[in-house]
Amino acid sequence: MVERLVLVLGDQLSHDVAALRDADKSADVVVMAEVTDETGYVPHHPKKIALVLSAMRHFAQELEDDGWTVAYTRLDDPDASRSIVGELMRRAEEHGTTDILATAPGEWRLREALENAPLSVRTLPDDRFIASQREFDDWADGRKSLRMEYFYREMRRKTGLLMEDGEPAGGKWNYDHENRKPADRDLFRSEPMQFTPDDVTEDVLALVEDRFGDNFGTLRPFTFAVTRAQALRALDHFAKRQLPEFGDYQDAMLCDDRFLNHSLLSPYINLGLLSPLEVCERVAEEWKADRVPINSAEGYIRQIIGWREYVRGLYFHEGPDYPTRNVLDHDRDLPWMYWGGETRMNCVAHAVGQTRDEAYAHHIQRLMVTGNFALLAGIDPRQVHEWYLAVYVDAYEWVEAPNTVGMSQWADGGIIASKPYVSSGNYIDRMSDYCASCAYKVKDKTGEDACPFNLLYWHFLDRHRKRFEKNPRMAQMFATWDRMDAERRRDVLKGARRILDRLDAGEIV
Ligand code: FAD
Ligand code: DLZ
Ligand code: SF4
Repeated sequence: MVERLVLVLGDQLSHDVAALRDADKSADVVVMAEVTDETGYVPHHPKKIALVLSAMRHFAQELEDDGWTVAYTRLDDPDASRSIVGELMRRAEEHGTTDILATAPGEWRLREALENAPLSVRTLPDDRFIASQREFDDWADGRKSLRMEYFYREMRRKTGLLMEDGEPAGGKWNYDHENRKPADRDLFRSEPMQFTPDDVTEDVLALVEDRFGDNFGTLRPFTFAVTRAQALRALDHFAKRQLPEFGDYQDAMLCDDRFLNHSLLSPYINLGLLSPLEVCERVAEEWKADRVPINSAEGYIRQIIGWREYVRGLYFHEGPDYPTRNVLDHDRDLPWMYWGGETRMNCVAHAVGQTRDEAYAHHIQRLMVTGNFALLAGIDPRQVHEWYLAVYVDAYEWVEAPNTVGMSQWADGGIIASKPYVSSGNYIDRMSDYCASCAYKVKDKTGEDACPFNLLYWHFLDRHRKRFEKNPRMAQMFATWDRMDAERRRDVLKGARRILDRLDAGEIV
């Protein structure tokens, strides 16, 4: 007699996820389902679909090996329904129970679908995060400003990571100012951990090729980890090889090196194959053993117990309308170059090209290249959001939307970012080698060949002057603009208009 159905979603692949902890192996049936609603709510990159489905299949096998009964639906099962709720209803009828045990989904859309399902669903909080939602809400309620840094310090105290006698190790909470070295081409040759697909993955790759071959993105070679054991090897690889210099070159970008010292662990942490705390504990161990400097260990741990936890709390704190916010009223369509169309901008071509090939770009490429350009050009943040949600292998709305809508597009009115992340070509030139081989000239501020970031940067400030001129962190920018002579300002705005007109006409920029 089946007591309950236990729902495990594609990004809940942790053996100790709340619903499994609460379930009874001998009486309950685990439900896992590959469904078209999930594979199709945005045109996901084929590598992302393959990773999720292969990891789901491997996880289901591990559960069965561990004695669980698993009702697993494959995407090509002719009896499958389209949605998670549809599959729960089908299994409910099959097993004669409408009692469902679930771990709260990481997205408003699915939470609402479960709440409205004609089933008796008990949802447990997803406690794979370091802060509970209640903790985040308590921290956020009543605060005028929700800056990540203060939340992060609380997480350091809570976890004890990099703490000595109640004080931050090394005497400082944050070593960010040491983490901005531009990359030196001669120093780098990143070697991310690669895994050869097994038969299970090969089956999935054939399915994805067949069904999603037209989605933006290259499926093969597919070298991601698809099990916890493999993800642990990827963590070990990162800790030994990239972590020591992670801090120094965190913000750098190079044409010939797509990964630099980044960990590429976000897909595994977000799927549940690795826990955020175990990753941070490993990093702290490396620091304790004197194998990595404090700026690398702190820089890395801050991304996880700071940013990752913070955006998660914020997504649910702000409510389901968060991804639709558009405070700056930007409404231009996302240019075709984001989907691989031609562009003369070398930085964008590289960021988008590697996104197509790898389903990966690191943080500064996402924020200061594709994100920066979209914000400067006034692209509709909803379209920007849907692009990021589709093209990155680690993209789930709870983490992607705050990063895109909030941090990158300032569409939430400054909840996350005290000032918009906009820059001229100068910043990209300092942090990368993109400009040296670009058709545009980064040193040109006006004229046909002037870097579009240079032109659009001033256009952005000029068109949003009213909103930002009182922001003390932006006073310097406006002062520089005001010091330019009137004719130069006119030329800059004319040049920006030319770029925007080209975008609107679908011409190459
Ligand atoms: P590393 O540089 O090695 O960083 C270490 C870890 O810290 C990451 O694995 C990740 O778990 C965490 N992390 C770092 N920065 C952030 C952040 N800002 N928010 C949350 N976690 C962070 N991250 C996602 O996981 N999914 C997304 O969909 C996503 N969308 C983004 C969209 C935009 C516009 C921007 C600017 C950032 C986005 N990020 C997203 C954050 C960040 O870019 C990625 O986490 C990171 O690039 C993943 O690569 P990595 O594992 O090599 O990271
Ligand atoms: C991302 C994704 C994809 C592509 N496919 C599935 C699927 O077929 N079945 C499933 O249970 N989950 C999938 N996922 C992950 C979900 O979209 C994810 O659980 C929600 O976005 C909540 O974070
Ligand atoms: Fe990008 Fe401008 Fe540099 Fe070209 S010159 S790579 S467009 S920042």
